[in-house]
Amino acid sequence: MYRLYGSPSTAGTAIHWLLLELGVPFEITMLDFETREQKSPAYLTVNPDGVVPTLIVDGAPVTEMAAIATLLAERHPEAGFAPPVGSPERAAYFSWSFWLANGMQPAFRAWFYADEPAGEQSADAAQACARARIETGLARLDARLADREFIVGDRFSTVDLLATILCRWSRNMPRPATAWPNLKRYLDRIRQRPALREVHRREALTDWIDG
Ligand SMILES: N[C@@H](CCC(=O)N[C@@H](CS)C(=O)NCC(=O)O)C(=O)O
Repeated sequence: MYRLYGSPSTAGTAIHWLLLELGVPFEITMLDFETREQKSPAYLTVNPDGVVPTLIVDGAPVTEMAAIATLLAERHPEAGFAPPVGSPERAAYFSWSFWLANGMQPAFRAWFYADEPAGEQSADAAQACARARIETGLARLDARLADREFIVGDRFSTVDLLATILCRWSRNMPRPATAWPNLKRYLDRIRQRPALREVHRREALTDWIDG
């Protein structure tokens, strides 16, 4: 049995969604960001960064959204959410996974926590830089999706799951992911997935899922 530490509408939502996609048993602890529960001494023992998600696997904490998603795909190969080891799609799977985690996700972090890169006095500049990086990245995803249904190979993988969650985070930005035509088509399809709709219901997220 897995235990997920999350919080609604966060990176934890990605793992919550994936657990529902996999149909595996899990328990969930929602941390209250209002009271900064994610920085409590007890939680810092499972996630020293004080962020979500953390997934308890066989009694030990696993951190980092993309790492957890990749691990779950590996532990449940029957779902087909990662190309098998040795398959030709494996290289693209790693490149896109790491790019989303190392390139795009930190840009979103800088957008939402704009004081982090260089202090409160530089927050506006940090946010402007983050916006430019995010929009460049969304354009790259849009180009990738011009003639394909999924980002890697011909089936849904954890790359699509991570990309969709990041696209969702752009929903209130000046130019959200849905402003790019190929991304919009792609997201409209992914947003029909029952598990994504179910995670919205469970986390009481009412915006974005219907366009
Ligand atoms: N690199 C981490 C980043 C996770 C992250 O930034 N989570 C945010 C929510 S989306 C969080 O927990 N924020 C609370 C905080 O920083 O105090 C991961 O991929 O898991």
